[in-house]
Amino acid sequence: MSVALIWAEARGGVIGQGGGIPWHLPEDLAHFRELTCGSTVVMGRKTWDSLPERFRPLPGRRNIVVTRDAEWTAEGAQVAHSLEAALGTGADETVWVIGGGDIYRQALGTADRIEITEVDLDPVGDTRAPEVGEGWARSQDPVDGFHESKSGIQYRFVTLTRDEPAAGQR
Ligand code: VY7
Repeated sequence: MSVALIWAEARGGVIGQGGGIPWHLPEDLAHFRELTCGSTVVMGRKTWDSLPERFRPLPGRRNIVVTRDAEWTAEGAQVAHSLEAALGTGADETVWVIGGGDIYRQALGTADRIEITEVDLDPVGDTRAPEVGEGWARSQDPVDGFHESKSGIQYRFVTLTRDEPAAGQR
């Protein structure tokens, strides 16, 4: 099994504000959908709550929600009471960890791939991406500069893959 993290971050690492994402970038949603469709997605309960109701569960994907709350249930969500339990239910191919900040921090050590959409904005935020640290090979699309969204926002897609196998996969 491969554990992949996917997020979109602005300058300064901002990924969220007030329970949502502080920009609207349709090309990022298309990229997110393209990469995650057909797979298992793992998210924290706050990220589940943040999804627009008509996208809950995310269609075409197995949705696993991590919460410590023993009572929590939602239609279309499979509940896990730890990240470890959530990843244990994956078994095959790639499991996508889709947020948010707390869950990314917990998952980083077992991730072998990270897909980051870098958004060239400087919004106010209350949630940040984790520091990924050393030991990752980086490639980006486009190689130089940014794409420009139909919304006018500049962005690029960055792929990080581990130089070294993740802890627990050695
Ligand atoms: C944001 C939405 C926000 C507002 C309206 C619709 C990257 C993202 C995430 C998680 C974006 C969001 C949506 C419409 C399409 C839906 C998903 C929800 C689908 C992430 N790069 N971008 N995210 N969506 N982890 N990484 O939650 O979503 O995929 O079918």
